[in-house]
Amino acid sequence: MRRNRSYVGMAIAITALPLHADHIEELVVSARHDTRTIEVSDTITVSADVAQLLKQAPGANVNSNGPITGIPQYRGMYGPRIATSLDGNQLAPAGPNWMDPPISYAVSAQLESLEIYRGIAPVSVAQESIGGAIDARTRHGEFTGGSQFQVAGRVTGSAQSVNNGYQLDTDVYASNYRHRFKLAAMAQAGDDAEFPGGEILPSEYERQRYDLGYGYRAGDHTLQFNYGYNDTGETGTPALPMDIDYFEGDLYDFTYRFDRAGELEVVASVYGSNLDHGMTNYHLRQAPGPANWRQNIATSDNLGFNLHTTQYDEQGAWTFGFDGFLAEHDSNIDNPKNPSFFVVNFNAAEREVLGVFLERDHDFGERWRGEFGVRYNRVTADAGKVDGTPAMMMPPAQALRDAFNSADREQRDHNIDLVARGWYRASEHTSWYAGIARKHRSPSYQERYLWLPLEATAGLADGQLYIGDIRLQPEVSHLVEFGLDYGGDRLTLSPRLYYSSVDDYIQGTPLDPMHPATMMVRGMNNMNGTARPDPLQFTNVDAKLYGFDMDWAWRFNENWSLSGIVNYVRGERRDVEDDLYRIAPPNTTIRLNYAVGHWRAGFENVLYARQDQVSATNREQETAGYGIVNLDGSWQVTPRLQLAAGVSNLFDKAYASHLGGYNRAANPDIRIGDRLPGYGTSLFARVMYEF
Ligand SMILES: [Cu+2]
Repeated sequence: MRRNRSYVGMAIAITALPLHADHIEELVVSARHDTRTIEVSDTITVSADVAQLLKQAPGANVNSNGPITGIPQYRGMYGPRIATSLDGNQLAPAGPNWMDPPISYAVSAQLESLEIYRGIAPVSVAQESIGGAIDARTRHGEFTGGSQFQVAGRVTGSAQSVNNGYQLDTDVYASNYRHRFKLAAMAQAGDDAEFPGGEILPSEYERQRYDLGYGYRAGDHTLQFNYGYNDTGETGTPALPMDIDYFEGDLYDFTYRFDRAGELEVVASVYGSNLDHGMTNYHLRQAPGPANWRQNIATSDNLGFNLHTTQYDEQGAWTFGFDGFLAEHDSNIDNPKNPSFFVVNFNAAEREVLGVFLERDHDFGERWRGEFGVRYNRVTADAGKVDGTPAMMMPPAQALRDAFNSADREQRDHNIDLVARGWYRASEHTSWYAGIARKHRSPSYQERYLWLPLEATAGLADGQLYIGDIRLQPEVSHLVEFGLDYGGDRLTLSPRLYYSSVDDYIQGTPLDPMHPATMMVRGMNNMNGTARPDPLQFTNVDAKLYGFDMDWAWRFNENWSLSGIVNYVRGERRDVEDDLYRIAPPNTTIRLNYAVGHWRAGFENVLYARQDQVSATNREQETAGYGIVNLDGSWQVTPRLQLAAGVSNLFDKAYASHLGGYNRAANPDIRIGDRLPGYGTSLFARVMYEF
């Protein structure tokens, strides 16, 4: 049997049904039982940030620290708790504050799809997926039937008014039955964005990306090589203490695939990336006094492999595999105004995950289907010795350095994940689902090896100073979920209820006043006349996350349909009375779609409730609820040419997203420490031409 995740074949079109599926397809989000695939080329948004597309999937949201730094959130978990893969490969960001989250290396205009695993992710799709998994798939071109080379491609251009942003993308493919070549380039840039009441400073951005690909096919065998060069220029991250000066990176992968349809699939790949990053607190935002100028140079070197085999039989399939991923991080802070100042922030901080898994998909007769998986990961972490000017001048900083350097910094975790999921097809239209899992996440290098109180937290953007703890334990989630997929003639909906109890959840907690980190921060406050709150330390606590999400669609007739998403999530501590930090407020999106001939239009209302369940530990501020209205439309002029345009935030509503962070840069229009506002009204347009 061919492995087929959709099983009952209930593909749900969330928006209107396809009109001319032969060419630029019209499905925006196609839903299967356990994934949501966003057909990127068909969504009429022109955001520079791929992560923004995630909001179209139930349960998903985005923590935004700047215009191109969206960090995926899924059911209240975010950052390194979500596994992101780019064509099946991992990437560890160079930025210690995740200014370059893995998903930021996906190029929106070249994506074939953005797939979000719904709820519990299979053990085969990601090594560590305590909070879910996302897979971004890039177009590589198609092998053809003949020996004559055929050239195809796509040119996409878009622009938006809110920040005078634009994006240009060209991909060209040349292929025959044996070879395929790809050449692609993307450029995007924008100015500071407007909100009702001023500008967000700095929120400009600038990025280029170049890709090369080559594939070779012989019978059931395919070889594919891809290379990408990412060049991000000066880009604001107003929710963080510094802005991006640059990201320069090489990404490459080499994949062998054997695919005998319905019998055997083998995938063997080697991949890596070398990412360089610079950021400062003086080049894009108002600079502090010369003594406080800071520049941070950081690198990430990544290397990984996958060896996965799927064997099909009458009742299902066995998938077995090994995978490995090694990331090494360096980060150094200096002050160009004071050559003697330095901080070795992270020195060769390594994290290696070696995994082995076995997964079984099984059909029990006509109605029942099950998926069972077990995975073992060995996670090894280590870091070199550190130093810095503060440790030479302040006894508490010296104590922190010496304790770190004399500690046994090599740590090893042995994590066993288990997954069991089942589907019961009750009728032609209805299928029930239940899943149970145990998932681990070992601590990140920041959580273990941040030795000096700093804000290097993988983008938490809570404004708090943190130190790590080398001896942190892995987080363990015990998760159950339950749901229904209904696909009738007019109505489709797929609600899910979930509950996850997380032991050893890693969370910043207050330190003893006599701890050297606290003494250091208080000493700095005395010296500089500042009032930074006491630092937090990453600690294992207990937490629970639970909620409900659903997408739905109602088709009135040929032309009109309604669709929407409902999300509700709660995150709480179990060890003390407190809520978790930066959890998406309850929200819903309702969309009215109209389609006729080669025209279609959408009217969208996005509603967010207030978030008053905030983390006292993270000194988190509440946010008010809000609603915004968006309009969009498209015209398929010819089978090759599509024009699209729209307005987002039609009524120029002033609002602040709870996931948007606090302003950290001097700005006459927004106080430091206030929530960053959402963008004002934006007109946008897109031209897409295929050849
Ligand atoms: Cu950075």
